[in-house]
Amino acid sequence: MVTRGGNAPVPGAAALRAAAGPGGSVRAGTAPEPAPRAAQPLPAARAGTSRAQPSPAQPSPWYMDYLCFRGLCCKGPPPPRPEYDLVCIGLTGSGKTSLLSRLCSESPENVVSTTGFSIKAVPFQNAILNVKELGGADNIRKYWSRYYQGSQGVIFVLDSASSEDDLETARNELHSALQHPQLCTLPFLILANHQDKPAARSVQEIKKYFELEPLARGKRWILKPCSLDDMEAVKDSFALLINLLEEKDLEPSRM
Ligand SMILES: Nc1nc2c(ncn2[C@@H]2O[C@H](COP(=O)(O)OP(=O)(O)OP(=O)(O)O)[C@@H](O)[C@H]2O)c(=O)[nH]1
Ligand SMILES: [Mg+2]
Repeated sequence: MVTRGGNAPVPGAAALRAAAGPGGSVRAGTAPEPAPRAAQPLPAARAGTSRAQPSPAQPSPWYMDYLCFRGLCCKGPPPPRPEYDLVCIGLTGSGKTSLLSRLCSESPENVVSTTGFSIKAVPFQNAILNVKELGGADNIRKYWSRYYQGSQGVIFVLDSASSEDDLETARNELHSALQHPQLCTLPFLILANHQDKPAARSVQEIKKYFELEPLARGKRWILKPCSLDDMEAVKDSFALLINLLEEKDLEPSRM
């Protein structure tokens, strides 16, 4: 997993890959094949003989290991997972860093407010998402659009239990993002976070308040409730987003 922050130019996917493998994943490598030991000849079946006689002796554990090793090696490394560059936005405190950290199996205990941006390579079974989180504080939001370029999808996180004022600010920011020329054709995942709090609005309330139906009609977007306590729901939501990203790969002219 890679985390970067600051105002430096955003590295490309290749640079991210070179810096480190995706969070928590183990990369397949190649290892030299062991030479058979001379002291333990392998049982041979001669060509032309009617039937090889079974050896009375059981194959040695070493030989079984050798066969297993060969079997694994001959399969080769798994096919590379596609990578997508995403931008993650939302007001400060909505939970962007906390959710992304948990997806990367990091502890969300020491999460601090993001000043500038931070990038994480978030691994999933069928894709790697290079997520660029933009800090949501008032003085940072005006610079968001400078970091949209190159994005293939958008994650918008909101605090479902926030004050009316903050919810209205979140709605305005989401509307701006949905209409921004560099984002308006991209898939959106909208996460109504903080659902564990008693004051949290339901997804239906948020959908109505954010006026998503008329604004996002014809676009590909997903609105899902979530909280830090239910990471399975978060992973399911990301799986839906990956489906949308893959659809784009297959049908580039659908939008
Ligand atoms: N109860 C509750 N707290 C949450 C949830 N998600 C995040 N938090 C808390 O909200 C606080 C802010 O979370 P961050 O992840 O820093 O929020 P952020 O969106 O990255 O904020 P900025 O980086 O400032 O834009 C942290 O104390 C988190 O523990 C949630 O679903 N439920
Ligand atoms: Mg943050």
